[in-house]
Amino acid sequence: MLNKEISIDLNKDGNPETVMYEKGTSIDPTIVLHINKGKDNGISKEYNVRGTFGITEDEFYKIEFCDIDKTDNYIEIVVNSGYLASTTGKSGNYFHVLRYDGKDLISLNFENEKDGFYEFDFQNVKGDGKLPVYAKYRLVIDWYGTCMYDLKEDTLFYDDSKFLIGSIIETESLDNDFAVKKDVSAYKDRDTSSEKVSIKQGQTIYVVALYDKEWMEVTTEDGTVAYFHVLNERNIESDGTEMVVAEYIDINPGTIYF
Ligand SMILES: [Ca+2]
Ligand SMILES: [Ca+2]
Repeated sequence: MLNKEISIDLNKDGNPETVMYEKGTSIDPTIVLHINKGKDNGISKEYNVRGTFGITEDEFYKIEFCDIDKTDNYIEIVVNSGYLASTTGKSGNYFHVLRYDGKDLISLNFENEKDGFYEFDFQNVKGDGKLPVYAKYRLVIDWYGTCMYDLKEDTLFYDDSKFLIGSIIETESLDNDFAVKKDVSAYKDRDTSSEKVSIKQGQTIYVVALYDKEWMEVTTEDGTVAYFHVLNERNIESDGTEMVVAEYIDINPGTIYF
């Protein structure tokens, strides 16, 4: 079944393309995208999907358009490629981000793409070359937040060294240890007026718990209990200054799989 035909100039050459899609016919779920169907320069491509658990078909088979960078000649096509649920916590939406160059459909690459968690925040695509992606990550508990992918040519980059967002830490045992990368100041209690606890670069801390996503309880190597004041998904406060968590705490890159 074909959906309604949409007319849009995908490569900004003044000639609108017709775009439509249909469910694939193969046993594995697929979605077929048609550009200029029935015309001499028509092209059709089939894209895989990864599963539909927990989502109805109508929600599942869809495409959207967005203009990630207003200074280039492309409108991107985003094909929802499925929702995959798993018991490992790696559930998420998946997408193909495509361009039409006048002849062919080209998939944009994701650098640092790992196991999903994508939910594109289309309303916040401003045309400034950035693609906001809503993501889930884990530090003791699940958190959610937006990370920005930078579009460069045909690749979307996400610099995960800057942000805690997108970092997944397996903390089932709640005894994860992290090296402190810079001197940082925590608190003796869950109270910003309580005594400060200085934690020096090179020390190891053990993350014990998060309280209301506002306080991260840790113990230091000598058994001292300390609390980091967590401001948001990315930042903690140290001596009254907002700090990017990942710059202060080595969050074990080996476990990052966003
Ligand atoms: Ca065109
Ligand atoms: Ca564009």
